[in-house]
Amino acid sequence: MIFDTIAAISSPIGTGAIAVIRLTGENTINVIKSLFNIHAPEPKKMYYGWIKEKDYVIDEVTWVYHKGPKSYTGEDMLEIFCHGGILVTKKILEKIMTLNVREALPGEFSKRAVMNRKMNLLKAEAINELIHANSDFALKAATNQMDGKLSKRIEIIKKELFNIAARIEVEMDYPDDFEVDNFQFLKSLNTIKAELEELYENADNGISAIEGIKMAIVGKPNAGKSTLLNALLRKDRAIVTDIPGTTRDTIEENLNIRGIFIKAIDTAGIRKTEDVVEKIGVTRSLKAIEESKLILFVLDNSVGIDEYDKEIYNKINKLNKEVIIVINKSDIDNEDNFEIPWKEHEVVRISASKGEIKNLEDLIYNKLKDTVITDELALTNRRQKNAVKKAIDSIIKAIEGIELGLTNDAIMFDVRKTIEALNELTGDDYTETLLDNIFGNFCVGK
Ligand SMILES: Nc1nc2c(ncn2[C@@H]2O[C@H](COP(=O)(O)OP(=O)(O)O)[C@@H](O)[C@H]2O)c(=O)[nH]1
Ligand SMILES: [Mg+2]
Repeated sequence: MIFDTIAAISSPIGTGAIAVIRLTGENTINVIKSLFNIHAPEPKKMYYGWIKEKDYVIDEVTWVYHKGPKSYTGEDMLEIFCHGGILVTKKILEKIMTLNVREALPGEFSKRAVMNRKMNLLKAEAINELIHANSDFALKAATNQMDGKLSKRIEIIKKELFNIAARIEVEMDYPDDFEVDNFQFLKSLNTIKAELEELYENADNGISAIEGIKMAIVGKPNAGKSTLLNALLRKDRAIVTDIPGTTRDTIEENLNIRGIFIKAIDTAGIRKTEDVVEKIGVTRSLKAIEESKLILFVLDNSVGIDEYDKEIYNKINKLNKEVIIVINKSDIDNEDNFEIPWKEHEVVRISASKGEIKNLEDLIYNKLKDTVITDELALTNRRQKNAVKKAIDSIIKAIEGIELGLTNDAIMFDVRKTIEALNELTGDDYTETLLDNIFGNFCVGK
């Protein structure tokens, strides 16, 4: 495929030692000629040079030429390493733009890599997930997939499906000479189905590792929810006062607890209120609670359990979520230390304001770690999960077709549909819209 030539600043915009500007497309060699006056650059060799605009120097740089198809995108590429000033970098990009080059869209380099078959969609997504990973488990999920074992597995499954399709086709063309071995087909299809189902069932781990797990901090006003969020974050994020109803909106913050990516939501106290703003906050809190996987139910040791706590408990208990009962302010002595009436949940005592929350963090880690551990065959996003679901639906139909003695035509149709779904998964079959949707979320210059 021949594409126009695109360029972007591939390093973060900011001041640093070095910045990288990348360029890819058919015009690359001409750009090198114009910039550095070198006509036949040696690929993969680092050159030294100056980028000039008319008579004045923009910067002193090093650069490398990658000859297609042996490059990230599969096309001719140029990488320029310049000094990492915001203005210098911009000026070099502007200079390049005058040489029949346009600015790259987000993820456009990776999109080309997929279109030029340098990598499949699973790997491209894994690279993006790796870049954005903000916890150890997310990083593991991304590198697992980047490794390519899943892609290889899917290729093998596709090959088997192609073989089955081919044998059915032969039987359709020569019905008298060949007899389809239904027993063998059923066996192969069922094995593939089981494997796909395992991928599907484990997908949530990869997705949780990458997307983060939602955890709501719930409790009556003044229990110390915002103080707890700040303690978990180790910074003053939420406003803390002794005035009940201080947190009127939900606050969502990313946490990294021992390598698990958690989206913690500090909720406004769920109380009946006439205040319009607080009312909206309460509605949002309820929604946040519903979407969460884990609820930290915060009680106030200095006050003890009251009707308010019971009311909140009844609300969250109905949702069948994982709940940790957190007795906060355990630094304050309470003579009549209260009994927790809700025995089915684990209880921890903390002092949020003193930062004594290690036991709570340990418990959160232990409760969630099994939901983010991934192996090398783990899917990592919803798009992948949906594609596998489609493949499972079609393979089930194919199996049922054989069992019901349907025509070969009908069975072929479903086997083909299964292959199509797997092609969608790996990106062997793509539409521009699909690619634009995926790569639109990437960084510019990746
Ligand atoms: N002694 C003590 N006070 C706390 C603790 N956690 C929070 N507080 C205080 O309790 C009050 C309410 O805290 P806040 O986090 O705003 O409660 P929220 O309404 O549940 O968000 C504030 O005055 C906090 O300083 C704690 O562990 N010990
Ligand atoms: Mg608060």
